[in-house]
Amino acid sequence: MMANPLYDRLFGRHAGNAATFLHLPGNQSLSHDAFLRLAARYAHAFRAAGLGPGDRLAMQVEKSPAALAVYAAAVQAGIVFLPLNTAYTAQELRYFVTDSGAKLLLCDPARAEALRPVAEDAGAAMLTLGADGQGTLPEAASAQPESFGTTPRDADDLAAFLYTSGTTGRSKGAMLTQANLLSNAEVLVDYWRFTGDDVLLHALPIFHTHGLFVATNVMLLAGGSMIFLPKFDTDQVIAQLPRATAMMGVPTFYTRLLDDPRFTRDLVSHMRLFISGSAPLLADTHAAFEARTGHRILERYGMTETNMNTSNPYEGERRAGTVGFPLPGVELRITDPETGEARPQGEVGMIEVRGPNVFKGYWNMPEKTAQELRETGFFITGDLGVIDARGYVSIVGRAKDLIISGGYNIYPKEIEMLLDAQPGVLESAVVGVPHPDFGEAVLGFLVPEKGATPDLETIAAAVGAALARFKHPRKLIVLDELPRNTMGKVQKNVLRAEYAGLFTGG
Ligand code: MLC
Ligand code: AMP
Repeated sequence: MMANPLYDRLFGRHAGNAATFLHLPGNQSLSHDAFLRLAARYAHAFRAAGLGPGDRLAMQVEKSPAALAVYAAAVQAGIVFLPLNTAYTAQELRYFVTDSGAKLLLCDPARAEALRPVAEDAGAAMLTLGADGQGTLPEAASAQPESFGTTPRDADDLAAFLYTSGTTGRSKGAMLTQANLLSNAEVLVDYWRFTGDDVLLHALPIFHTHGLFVATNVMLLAGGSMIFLPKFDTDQVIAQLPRATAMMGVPTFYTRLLDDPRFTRDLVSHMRLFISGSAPLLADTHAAFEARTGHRILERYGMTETNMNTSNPYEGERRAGTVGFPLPGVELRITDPETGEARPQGEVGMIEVRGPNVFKGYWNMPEKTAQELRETGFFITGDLGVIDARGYVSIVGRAKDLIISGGYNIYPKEIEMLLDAQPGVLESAVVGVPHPDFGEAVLGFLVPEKGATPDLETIAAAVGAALARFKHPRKLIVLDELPRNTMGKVQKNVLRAEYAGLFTGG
């Protein structure tokens, strides 16, 4: 048995390897070995800060090689890694740090002042790390040894907490084990044929499943390298594509590239693979991409709680508008959302999945866990789907009230609770409508209290102070009343239909 399966398989195997792991802006690079030595120093610094195996480390820092080394350090030291969206406000962070019982909050030096009360109130220590590699973590780590005795872990031990918002407005910490992450990475390397010769263009954030686990774990396991960009920037991506063999992205990446005349067949004729996920890729985008480049984007489907569930085939037909087949080891069934009974092939229903990829449950929420994770091991995804005669899975809707904007999940409930609490507001509804860049955009509807005229600017400011920018309604619209069905339930579909053309001009 291995001492720490995730560390050994993803990281430890590269010890002493002088080959490039990360290609960085300005013709800089970082070797596997230098990356691991940095991670070891961080692991010592975390121990010195009082973090033991199983403790949570919350991190909100800009994407950088050092930030990725924090992930490696946490795995090596048996610390549970909890990365957080850099867009989150102090108020949002307070919940995550407190709820997770994090022992350390690692943040950007520029935010240290604002976040100190958050750490103090939660009883967490605080260290800083800037995008330039500066901060109190690097200072504390500089005198530490460059090797660290890897902490033994079992495959079933927790490796990461990733928070996902909930339909009740309260975020849930999805507990992911070493085996969850490792099993999925192993399957994906094989399914997508990644090897040590691959150079992945990495422009995703590293605080979500897509950029952290799908992209990074796969490349670590395959032994390839990554062009590690701070964020998706069309100019940068076009400049770097000639050096890459593969790219992973959310659909917005692909629509932005298609909008640029420099993105040509010649530019990417050498590429091996383009993968899309985290949000629906429109069949039109798929077709336009093929017409422009000759490549068929490979679409796959996953979630925070399950890692990747399905994928279109590497060889064989990549069918536009489908998310392909269940991955090896993953069972997928379609059930009646009310009764949970399995439905026959060809019928629409709830997608449920089971396999080594499925998480252990929600942190400190046994009831939520029991509602979504069956005793049989099947996880109820909240996505509605259908399986066609050839076995391809399509996602046709969502049973959960969720908006996906540019690959970020937004739960209307969280915004509605805030809007409802504003002066002069009787009630509200938040929906997603088609958006040419983000796929969906957030719209907020307000019904004033009798005789009141809510001040939209004040309300927008309150939303701005509380919630990350990507969750803000792009527009607030005042209505006399919300459309309701005979049962009194708000008909969000009516609002969606009425405002469907707001951003697309339809
Ligand atoms: C940024 N903004 C967004 C936004 N991203 N608004 C809505 N939705 C988003 N996704 C805000 C900015 O703050 C800015 O506000 C304005 O919109 C315009 O910003 P921009 O410069 O155009 O955005 P940019 O910084 O380029 O970011 C867009 C993006 C980014 C698409 C590149 O959002 C992104 O990297 N998304 C990837 C998300 C991801 O990794 N998802 C994986 C989840 S894992 P202002 O102030 O200018 O008005 C998962 C499981 C799975 O789902 O299956 O993979
Ligand atoms: P998250 O909770 O951020 O992990 O988001 C997971 C959700 O993203 C899933 O439940 C789906 O609704 C959605 N999703 C992921 N990949 C796809 C895809 N290829 N097509 C449609 N929806 C997707």
